[in-house]
Amino acid sequence: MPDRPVVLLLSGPNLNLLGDRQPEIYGAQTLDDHVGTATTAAEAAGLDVEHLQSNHEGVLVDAIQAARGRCAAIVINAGALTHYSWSLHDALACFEGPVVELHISNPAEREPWRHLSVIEAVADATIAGFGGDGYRLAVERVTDLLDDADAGTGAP
Ligand code: CA2
Repeated sequence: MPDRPVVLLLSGPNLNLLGDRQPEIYGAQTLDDHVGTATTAAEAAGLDVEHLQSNHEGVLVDAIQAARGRCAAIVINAGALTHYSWSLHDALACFEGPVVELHISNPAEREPWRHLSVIEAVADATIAGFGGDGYRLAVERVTDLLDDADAGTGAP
């Protein structure tokens, strides 16, 4: 594990289009803006952020596997994969650190097919419906979860 704990921020399919289409649902900020928000919040807590966006499920599964033993926590906005990707569920279940599920909108208030999250059960927390501020809130939740874990082990 590197000296400064790394938070892996994963962005799923189509999130690269943020700021370009559907601002009425997802706001005007770009994915780069959100990564900046997460990075600022992480730096304040002494954490680094690594970000990966992919439109491909297997690339995200590979990144989760590669994070094992290397990253302290994962924040994931899996996009539409949230609602049907059991391979993401299984990969996240094998990750030993805290996992925070993140959504810009609130899927529970949208179409019925968005109401199911298949990754919720393997996440320690879900942040949804706070727009771009969710990226800060998700990192703060990760910080709390890491602090709780350290308190449990007696680590400084
Ligand atoms: O609210 C969220 O963050 C979502 O994870 C976004 C996903 C959606 O499938 C989830 O139900 C909720 C969609 C990401 C696609 O983002 C776009 C951005 C701009 C234009 C079109 C799609």
